[in-house]
Amino acid sequence: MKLDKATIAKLAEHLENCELNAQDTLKITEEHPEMDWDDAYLIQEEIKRRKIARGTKIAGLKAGLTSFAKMKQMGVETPCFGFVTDYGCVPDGGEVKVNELIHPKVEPEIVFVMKHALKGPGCHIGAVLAATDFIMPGIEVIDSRYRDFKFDLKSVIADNTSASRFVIGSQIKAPSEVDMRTLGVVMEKNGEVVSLGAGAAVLGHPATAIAMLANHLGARSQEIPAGAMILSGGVTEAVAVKAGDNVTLKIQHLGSISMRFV
Ligand code: OOG
Ligand code: MG
Repeated sequence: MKLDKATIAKLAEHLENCELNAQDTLKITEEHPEMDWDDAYLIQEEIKRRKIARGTKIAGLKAGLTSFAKMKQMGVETPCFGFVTDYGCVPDGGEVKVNELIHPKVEPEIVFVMKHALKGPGCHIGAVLAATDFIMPGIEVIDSRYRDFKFDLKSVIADNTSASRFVIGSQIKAPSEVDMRTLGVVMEKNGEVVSLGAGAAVLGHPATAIAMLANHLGARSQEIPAGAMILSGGVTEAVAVKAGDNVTLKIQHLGSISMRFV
């Protein structure tokens, strides 16, 4: 830890205000180049604490930058972890107001719901599959609070990994019913295919992202609780959206979900 408590609290307040007021900011490592990984996650934790104190419920967890396409797009080489909120949850077919956001992008995700708790270290894909209740399709709306979506890994972790909104589908499959590596993923914007891929784009197998999250939390004496919902990370590059856009995601065996931007 390189930053003091007051600085962590100040940065968390600043980043959360940027989110709530849809205002962008310079990445925080410009002013605090000394900040380390613990500081980055402590700022994120403080944002979570602020939200919970105000009555927000944590709807789930997320892994980000878990596919090569995403790492390349954002210029980073390691996954990151964050959380999603109750007010970020949009019903299937529902609307997202773009004036509440800065510069939203959408990405297709495979979403896990856990039957059992998972605690690292030593968590692997086998443990994840054994602990998973089912998977579902999800569209995540990310909205970095950093100007022009330009950041480094520490800055984006502090900014709760750009978490903003999400839609999840209701068609579910048990992990034993599908090969998640070969699940085809097709995302359309206004009827046109804008990105496509397969589950294996996420770290070879999306369950690897969940194992990494369990190990990350384990190193902090935390765990993935039973019943947790987890976004395993964008399968393809994220795609920018604006008012008037309609986004549909089809995932093989998991049906189709959509959202509109107004
Ligand atoms: C960081 C968040 C990435 C994902 O699924 O890769 C993320 C970003 O790209 O802004 O949620
Ligand atoms: Mg994501």
